[in-house]
Amino acid sequence: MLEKILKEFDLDYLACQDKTAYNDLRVKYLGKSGKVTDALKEIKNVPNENKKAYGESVNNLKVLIEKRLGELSEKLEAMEFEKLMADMERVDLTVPNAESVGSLHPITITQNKIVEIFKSMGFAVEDGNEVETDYNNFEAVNIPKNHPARDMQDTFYLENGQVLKTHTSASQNRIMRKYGAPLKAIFPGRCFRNEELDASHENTFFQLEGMMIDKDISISNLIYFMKTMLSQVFGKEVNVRLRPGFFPFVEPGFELDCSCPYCGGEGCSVCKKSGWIELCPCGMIHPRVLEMGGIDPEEYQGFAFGLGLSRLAMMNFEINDIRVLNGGKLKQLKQIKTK
Ligand code: FA5
Repeated sequence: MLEKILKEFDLDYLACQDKTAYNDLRVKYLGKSGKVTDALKEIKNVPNENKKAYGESVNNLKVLIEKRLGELSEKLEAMEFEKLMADMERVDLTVPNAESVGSLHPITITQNKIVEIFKSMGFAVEDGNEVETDYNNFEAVNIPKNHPARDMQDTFYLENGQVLKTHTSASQNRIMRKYGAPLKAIFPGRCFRNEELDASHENTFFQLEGMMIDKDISISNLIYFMKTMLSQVFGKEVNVRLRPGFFPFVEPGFELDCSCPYCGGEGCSVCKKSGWIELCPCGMIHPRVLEMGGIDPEEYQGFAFGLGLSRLAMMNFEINDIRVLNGGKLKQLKQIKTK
């Protein structure tokens, strides 16, 4: 009988694969009405002369089954742990990091920085179209058809008469119509010109334009504002100077130079030893442009400026050829230290 119990136990042992089956197995053999317990109780029916031997055999069986159950329990625990580990998402810190981490493009970094500065000064941030009407790109900024000023920007025309925006000033009219006066807005954007390419001229580049319109705005406001804004952009006090510049949508118009933030005006490679960098055309918005934007020039005045964002990014990141920015050559872009 004891042999039969052991044989049955062996089969159950082999079939047991998890904790639940294990608990059932334990109860089946060692529980209150388990097979080994029953065999022990059976001793009362065994003739006296055999009782001792029978008792020893059942005890041996019990010890053996307890030992085997102990082993089985350890085995099942190890199996469960292995399964848990296999299901778990693990990071092997010893594997070399093959994935390269990207970064924002130098133009995006520069743009974000300037946008934050303007936002803190209460400016709205607007997005412009890349495909524009001839009206917005030229006529609404005082450059009528056949005006020689159109030659200043060699333009990509589409078959339907629209143009790839040649400057961010193309958004001026739409923004004036959207906000009316007074208004403070900046509008960064991608511009396109049919340029002869060189280290500082691209056919696709970025500008960041701004407008401020209110009552009693004068050139002094323009100068003060540009100086404050550029000092913040470069993170140090800079001086500005104005030279006359012609843009049909501003009167008077200026080319604004900024004292070189890199050498403090001493002369370096960025400012080509002049101590000044030509940074940003600007001027007082032409009354006709205000009028076309639905704003009364008798009541309101304003100034506008157009930062060359790609060129500013070049300065920021010490890039000496603008073509690197749009070239899409990762090998070159990776060499730019994005701070
Ligand atoms: C304009 O585009 C005027 N709309 C700017 C303006 C706005 C004047 C508001 C007055 C009031 P300009 O063509 O000079 O101006 O271009 C402005 C800036 O864009 C330049 O100073 C230069 O930094 C940048 N830029 C112009 N052409 C290119 C080009 N091909 N590649 C890279 N940057 C360019």
